[in-house]
Amino acid sequence: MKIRMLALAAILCVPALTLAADNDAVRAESPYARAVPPTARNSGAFMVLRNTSDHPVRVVDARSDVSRVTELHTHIHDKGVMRMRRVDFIGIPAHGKVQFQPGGYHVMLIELDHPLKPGDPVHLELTFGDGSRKVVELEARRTGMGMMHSMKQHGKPQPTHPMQH
Ligand SMILES: [Cu+2]
Repeated sequence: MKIRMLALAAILCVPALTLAADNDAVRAESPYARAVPPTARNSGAFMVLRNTSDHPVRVVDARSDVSRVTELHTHIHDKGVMRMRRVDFIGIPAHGKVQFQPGGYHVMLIELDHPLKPGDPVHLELTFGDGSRKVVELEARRTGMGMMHSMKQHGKPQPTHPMQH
């Protein structure tokens, strides 16, 4: 019985794995990338990702056309110091949202091809756990308050990770 159910599950999973479909259930709201000075090698991309579906979704990968490496990052507090850390995925609960923001989850743009000036376009592609994708077009924006914003959040409890259970 158990084996039969597993076989059935495997068959049902095939269409989802073979289709690299657009993920229409996830919406990217207010996306932007951080404009940086010419000397900066790295930047970040921020947005709110809203999951309109009945099941949780994981963002598992990101690519961009402006950086050599693009990673999913979070910030952690390590002995009073804020550090960035790469994460394997970022979960969005069913009918929920996740905020990518300075001091929290973000898409890290590493080794920029060119300095990101305000108004520069950034083409971002997100991949989800089921293999589906979402293209997000952003613009670079000056975010002078970025670091202050993240400092203000220091000490507040981190939002619970929706997929850590
Ligand atoms: Cu980072």
